[in-house]
Amino acid sequence: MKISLPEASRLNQKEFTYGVATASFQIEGGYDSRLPCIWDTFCSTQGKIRDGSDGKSACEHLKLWKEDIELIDSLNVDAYRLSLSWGRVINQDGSVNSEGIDFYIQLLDALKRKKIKAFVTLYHWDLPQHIEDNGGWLNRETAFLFQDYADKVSQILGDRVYSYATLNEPFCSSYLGYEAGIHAPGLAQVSYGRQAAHHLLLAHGLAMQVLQKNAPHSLNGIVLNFTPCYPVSDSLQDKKAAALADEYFNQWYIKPLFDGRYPDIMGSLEDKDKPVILAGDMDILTQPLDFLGVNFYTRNRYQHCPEQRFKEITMPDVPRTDIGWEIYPQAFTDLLISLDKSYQLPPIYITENGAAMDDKLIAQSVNDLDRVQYYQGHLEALDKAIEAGVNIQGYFAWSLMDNFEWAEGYLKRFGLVYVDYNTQVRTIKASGLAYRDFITARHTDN
Ligand code: GBH
Repeated sequence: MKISLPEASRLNQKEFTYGVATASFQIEGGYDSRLPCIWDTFCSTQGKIRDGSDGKSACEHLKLWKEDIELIDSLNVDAYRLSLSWGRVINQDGSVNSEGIDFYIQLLDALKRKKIKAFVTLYHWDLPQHIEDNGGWLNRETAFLFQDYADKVSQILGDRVYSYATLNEPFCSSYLGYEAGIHAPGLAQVSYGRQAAHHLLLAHGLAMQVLQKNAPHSLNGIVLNFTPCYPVSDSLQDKKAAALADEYFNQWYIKPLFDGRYPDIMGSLEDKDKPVILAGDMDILTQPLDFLGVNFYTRNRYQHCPEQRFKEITMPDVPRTDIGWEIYPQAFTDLLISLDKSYQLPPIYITENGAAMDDKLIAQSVNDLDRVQYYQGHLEALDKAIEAGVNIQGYFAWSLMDNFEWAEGYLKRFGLVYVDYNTQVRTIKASGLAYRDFITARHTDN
């Protein structure tokens, strides 16, 4: 089974950037050579991770990185998106850990030799535990610690990095981590979630200032995730509920960056739940960006509910991935068009898109046709958005390989490459081969 798009599609041109993505905590392992982070603590708390696992070894990428770079190269991608482990490169006293930064220098140099563009995310959720012990993202000071971290690494890494993203998905860090309590650090209060979000966005703005100074030739920006909110029916009330959910879960993280204010729904929060915003903060948040990273997986559906603003409804009989998320590529097209209409955006990169499937390794191969279909459908949806005029420059599959899937542990597999966690043997899945062949077959326009 193949991935294919019309010959004339912009997605069929060599100028369009294709890549694969990972994140430090999810693949690296090497627990002993970095500071403990909030996910180590969360994993050691009973009942938080579905299979009781942790990220101490993960995919042993710290040891196997050379082999992994060969693997990435064998997929013929133009780019590799990775994240740095804050607690591997910065010591508790704020100084640089030379062994830690050396690991990334070697990795980035190896990518450069292979002409694979490095898209580096500075924060993909692994906050050093000692910072959490001081309040984590509830403490404004953390934003300045992040700026210092961004300042130090961008001075050292220089032009090895094609693109820097400050944060990955501040929605997940703040909402899932501080408001819903299902991600680290596992706190659960509206006021916490909203305050953490503000400090994360502040951290982003502060980091952008130093990135634009230290790495003016890199493409600097942020990665946001979007789960578009659809009504369960055409009733006005359900549509209103969906619009409110959209403000709360999606627009909350993008509107302040481009419009310098939070969505109107903030006004309806109780005063105790509203974030503390200091004078001048919004000017820091609105630093111009070189690119916007968009992560898309699925949509959610909402219903009007008298007691709450909106209620999420699980619809029966819709196609779903192995992690239970609905497969609905049309939402990808709609999302990109509506973002483009709503904001003055820089070029967009799709920094994550992919699916967990119930993969079976049989005779050293994984015939994951369901995942090939997912990619086919979502690339078609992306093509429609490009046709409609949205400026999209690249696309990253999540993920290079199966890895530690947060609260799901190792139970859910998102990789283009299968990982046997007993042997650490990697096997390219049918989807990985299809992605490789599709990328390889592109032509050069003009
Ligand atoms: C990304 O998060 C992460 O960046 C990455 O590390 C992770 O491995 C990958 O996706 C796969 O999970 O929660 O049922 O309402 C994506 C997070 C996924 C959060 C979709 C919202 C909505 C479905 N988002 N989710 S549900």
